[in-house]
Amino acid sequence: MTAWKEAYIALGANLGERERTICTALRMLHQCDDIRVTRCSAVYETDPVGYEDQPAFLNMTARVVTTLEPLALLDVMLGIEHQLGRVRDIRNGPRTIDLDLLWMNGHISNNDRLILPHPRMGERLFVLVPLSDIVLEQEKDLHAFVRERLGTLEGKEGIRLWGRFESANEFVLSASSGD
Ligand code: PH2
Ligand code: MG
Ligand code: MG
Repeated sequence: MTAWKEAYIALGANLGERERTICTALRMLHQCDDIRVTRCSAVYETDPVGYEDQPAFLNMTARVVTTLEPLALLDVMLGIEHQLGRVRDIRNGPRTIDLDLLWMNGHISNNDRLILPHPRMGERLFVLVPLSDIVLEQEKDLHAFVRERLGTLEGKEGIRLWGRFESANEFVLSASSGD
């Protein structure tokens, strides 16, 4: 029996057809044999953080289950970014798509390719707010972390509910394992 582990991924886009690119990235993740998308947050429009002179982002998060190890999952995510036209030039700058691995059940990692949990997830409303949509109380550690961090960050400036992908339900309903 293969073990399916849960992982949380943040998606962001601020160039081109943001909605369509995020949708395509979700579909590409789900179509990978070793990954199923099991929950999707709402989509938020967010002011750029870090490097501010760039267009607003669409951000969301997804829960997946996967048989992949963290670095193999990261490789799939980087491959999807590449296929969707991601070019890496300005740090924190504009991008067609950004996929960040936030947290993976039971994994702590600190090497030059991957740090888990994601070192900045607790400081970013554009990650925490969509995460709070999909992290259930039974996922105790992550749930407590998200609540605690959201409680300490002041206000909810710079983040607006934008909508929800109709197609997000497709993945969730057809997910064959996880929930
Ligand atoms: N990503 C960044 C830097 N700044 N700001 C917003 N609003 N959303 C992002 O996804 C984002 C950002 C680096 O990955
Ligand atoms: Mg990022
Ligand atoms: Mg990234």
